[in-house]
Amino acid sequence: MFSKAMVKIPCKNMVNGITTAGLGKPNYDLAIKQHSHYVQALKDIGLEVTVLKADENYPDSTFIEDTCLMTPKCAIITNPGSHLRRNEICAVDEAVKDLGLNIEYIKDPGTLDAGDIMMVGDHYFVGLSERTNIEGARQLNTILENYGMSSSTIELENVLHLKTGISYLENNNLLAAGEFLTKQELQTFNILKVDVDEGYAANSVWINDHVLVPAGFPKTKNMIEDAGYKVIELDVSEFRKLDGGLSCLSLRF
Ligand code: CIR
Repeated sequence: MFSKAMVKIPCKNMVNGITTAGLGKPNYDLAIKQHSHYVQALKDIGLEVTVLKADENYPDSTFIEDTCLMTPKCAIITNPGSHLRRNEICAVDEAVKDLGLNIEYIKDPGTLDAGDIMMVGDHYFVGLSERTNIEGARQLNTILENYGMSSSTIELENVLHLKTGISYLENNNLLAAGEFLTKQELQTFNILKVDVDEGYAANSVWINDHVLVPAGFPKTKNMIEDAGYKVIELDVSEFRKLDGGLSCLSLRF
């Protein structure tokens, strides 16, 4: 169960964020509105939300998930794989220090975006991607083992981040799309298969028996509801234009 979350307000400069989506530039005013609905949903679920202010120096900084991995025993500040995003960690580091948690760091030459990390109890699946390298995964494993946790890696083929294509919904239920449907390492999960035309919805977020699902993916929404979860639909169209999804917009802990 989570009791807290941290988010970062999108900056105006988000329109210049990194993207491969080919969906055009985000509309900033709409993004702000969507972000405030997202924050409200976290509060409605009962989380205490820390809101970091916008930073015009970092167009992608609203995707705060990539900068820090929260575990029940420590916070791990990452070393983002895109040099354009490297210094986003400073603001998060400061904010996490205020929470009084144990803090660990991923350091060069290791790189790691926490969008590549999926928590399953005490075990963490780590996607090896264009952003997360083997050295980053190795450092993470050492940190986790020091705190009595474990990790294993999964090679990514087509997606930006591990959680672009899979989301753990607890109770052994794994929402999965595309390349992840057939990965050997994931076959012990009860896989909820996301249809090809709804692949974006594979990035959904379990929070205390609720699941945040992006708006506009009815088959996935119904499947998650049929599995017994309370679904909250949120429109994140403007973040999708920057290859971002629901999980990227918060740290949950
Ligand atoms: C990036 O390319 O880094 C951002 N435009 C999107 C980051 C999305 N984050 C995530 O999937 N965890």
